[in-house]
Amino acid sequence: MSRTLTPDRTHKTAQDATEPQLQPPPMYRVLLLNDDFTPMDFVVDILIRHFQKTPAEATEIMWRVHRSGKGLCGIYPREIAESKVVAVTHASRAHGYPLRCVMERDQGA
Ligand code: TYC
Repeated sequence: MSRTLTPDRTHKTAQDATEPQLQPPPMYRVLLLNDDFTPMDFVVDILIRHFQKTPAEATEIMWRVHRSGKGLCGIYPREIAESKVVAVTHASRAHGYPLRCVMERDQGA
């Protein structure tokens, strides 16, 4: 048996009962919404650049958004999701397109 200074976490102590349990950070779904004006190629490029999708994945997501109205780009901790929304919105407006990128709390599996 190894000797270690780390407490054996298999045995609960009285202190453990009063400590708050650590939770994984809340995660956020980043979505693209459809519109009638943003070019398909631009949406595919956004998905490749900002969400690290392959061209095939990006094309599949773009068609899903086009056909169903919205599509999932990725699931991230809050600050990363926020920065994706800002970056995509900024890039879209800089090109004069109305593409909308939004985030929503992920309810988990
Ligand atoms: N509907 C757009 C078109 O026909 C393409 C498009 C796809 C726009 C996905 C936005 O999130 C979007 N040019």
